[in-house]
Amino acid sequence: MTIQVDDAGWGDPVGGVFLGVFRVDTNEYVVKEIEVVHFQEPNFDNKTFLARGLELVLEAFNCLGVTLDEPIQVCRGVVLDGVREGLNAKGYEVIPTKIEGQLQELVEANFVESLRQMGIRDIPRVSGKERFFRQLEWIQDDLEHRERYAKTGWKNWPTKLRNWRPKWRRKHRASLKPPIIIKLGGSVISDKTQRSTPRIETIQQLISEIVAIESHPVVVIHGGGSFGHFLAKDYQLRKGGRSQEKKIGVTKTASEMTRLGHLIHGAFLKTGRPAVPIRSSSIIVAIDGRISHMDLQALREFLRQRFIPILSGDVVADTVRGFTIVSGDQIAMYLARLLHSKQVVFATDVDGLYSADPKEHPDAKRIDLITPDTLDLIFNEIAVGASSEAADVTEGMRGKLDEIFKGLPDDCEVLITDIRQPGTLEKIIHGRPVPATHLRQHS
Ligand code: IP8
Repeated sequence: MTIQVDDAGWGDPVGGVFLGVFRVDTNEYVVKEIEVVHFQEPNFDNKTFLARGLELVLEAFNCLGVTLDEPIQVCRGVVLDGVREGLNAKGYEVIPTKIEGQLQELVEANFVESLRQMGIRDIPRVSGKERFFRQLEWIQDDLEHRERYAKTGWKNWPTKLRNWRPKWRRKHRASLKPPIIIKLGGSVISDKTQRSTPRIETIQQLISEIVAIESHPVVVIHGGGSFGHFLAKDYQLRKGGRSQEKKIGVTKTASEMTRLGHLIHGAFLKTGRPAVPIRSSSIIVAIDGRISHMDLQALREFLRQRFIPILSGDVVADTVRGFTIVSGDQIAMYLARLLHSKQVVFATDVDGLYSADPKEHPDAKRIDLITPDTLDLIFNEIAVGASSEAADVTEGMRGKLDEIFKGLPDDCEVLITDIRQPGTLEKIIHGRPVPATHLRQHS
């Protein structure tokens, strides 16, 4: 009976190369993969894929019980040079052939399915230009994490393919400025002393100020306020857990955060400025309470199209705790780093941090600048006006300052201020002075 051997993926920049072995008369089929590491340096230069290919084909022969009297038709591709030579040496009758038909389709389909499983969508079944560039595009979307799946041993990988961008993308990427990130404090947008009580007018006022910014892309993140923190505290969600009761707590909190998000989104809708909610729990995974992964693809695309993405502190999946609460502050600083933002604004109901509650102590002094060097000193002195953190599971102002400094890039400034005053945000963006507390890594 005739045996055929064919490959798929040799000309594709992502993944290994699939080898299919097929007994024509019985339709028996075995597929193997020469792993992508054989197409990366130093292996690729040493052509380790030749020996690996032979090894895998012999494994497949073993599965199928191929005997020396069966003629072996082997595709003529370079990747199978080692297979043809090795089988010859072992006494098989090798016939170099152009393989078409059933086997070719099977092995191509297996290869394409493996690309799909990596997460490459809309990948054409037939090899060619479109399939090739779709893979490069996928790598470019997250070069840092996806390059390891590429055939980086190819000579033109470092010189050409690694830096490839479709023309339309180059244009759009160039026009994307780092966004300004605005965190709306939970105690501004809700009454934190009463469960699920929004401050509708304040929300509208804040959003109207935000949409007035036309010159910069903006990302908005809101806190949980009395929609998130009461429930998160009732069920101790930050610690995570596995019990059914806790999971119900997650469900209730997520539902309340949806309600709050809907109110914020509704305020954008009234202004006529395109804004899109992006659910933090759908794009974030945490490890032991800290964000370990954030999928920014959708957010970036929306920013490019001049939408304002709206995120929030949220209850998210945690690979250690099961789930946890990540604060809007943590998200804001994480985004600032990834999106190279130069300014992050924490919108509160007072124009900065004061030495005492300015509503009760008119002589209280605003702290204009905090750096890591002055942080300890200031920690014991600050009060934050009306921003009562009674039910705050993400640790109120102390937690906020720690969180900010943990993630603050050197070239980024954080301002804690009240942006309801018309024009304040505009001034901040243009570097003009506003009453605020500034946080920087260096004075
Ligand atoms: O108000 C916490 O976010 P934060 C979110 O920014 C929840 O700390 C669900 C409590």
